[in-house]
Amino acid sequence: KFHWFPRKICELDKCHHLVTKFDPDLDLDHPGYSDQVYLQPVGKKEVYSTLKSLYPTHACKEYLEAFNLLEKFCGYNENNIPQLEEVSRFLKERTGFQLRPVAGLLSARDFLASLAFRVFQCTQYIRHASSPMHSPEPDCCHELLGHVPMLADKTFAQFSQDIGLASLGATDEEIEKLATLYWFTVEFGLCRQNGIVKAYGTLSDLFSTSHSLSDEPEVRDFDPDAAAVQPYQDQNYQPVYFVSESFSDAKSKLRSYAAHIKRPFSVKYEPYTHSIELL
Ligand code: H2B
Ligand code: FE
Repeated sequence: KFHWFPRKICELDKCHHLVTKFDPDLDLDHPGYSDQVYLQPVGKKEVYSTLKSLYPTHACKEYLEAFNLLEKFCGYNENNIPQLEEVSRFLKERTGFQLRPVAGLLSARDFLASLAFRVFQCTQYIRHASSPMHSPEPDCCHELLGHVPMLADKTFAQFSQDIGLASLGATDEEIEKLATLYWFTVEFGLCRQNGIVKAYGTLSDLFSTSHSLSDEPEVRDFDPDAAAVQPYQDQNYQPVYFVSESFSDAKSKLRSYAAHIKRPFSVKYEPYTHSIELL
């Protein structure tokens, strides 16, 4: 017997389990701690322009290409928070990914299951004003600046869906490993381009991006078996990062990793009906 998982895209309605990992009322380090109202407006202009100034030197070329298009066609600019619907339409045309609003940090199982359907669950609230360059939990800056540009890349989109497909019906231990793999790739991944290391994760966080490309952390070649069990920091800088040679390389390594996950069935995504076929 295996864990329930969605077989049809409409069943993602049941993948809504939120986890409270960062509670501004209880966590002294949370930027919202002791803020009674949590209603000060964050300087969104500052967030946007500071992060944007980092991209030409720090972001990989796939990111930069999509970011330019998002500025041209989707209302990405320093005075505006783009509409989820508009960004979703853009992604659907590029890679078939769509965005769906969610109220907060989802359980890894539910979050990964939605990726299997090329659905990315997106928060819509914005980070606390006292910490404009970093947010402990995902916020709309994290989704729109950190993830959306990469989801516009075909190979990266396939990589993301593959992690999702590998998670369906998996045991809790396998989910934990896949979530860690997700952490060291989609959230904090680096890649080598023309001999230079660039970031494809971390791009919604000024400090993480600069740290990831500095001399401080250890940088290892991407290996899913190692990345899946590497301890990580969700409150501080990562001591270790993984660098991929390319997204197709990362994708094929992930596929062979996933092939070793034991399940009593294998899955295939049926794009015409947005459903999962069991084989
Ligand atoms: N939930 C939300 N809302 N956004 C995310 O980016 C996210 C999540 N990431 N839940 C997940 C967890 C990720 O850290 C892995 C799969 O655990
Ligand atoms: Fe994220």
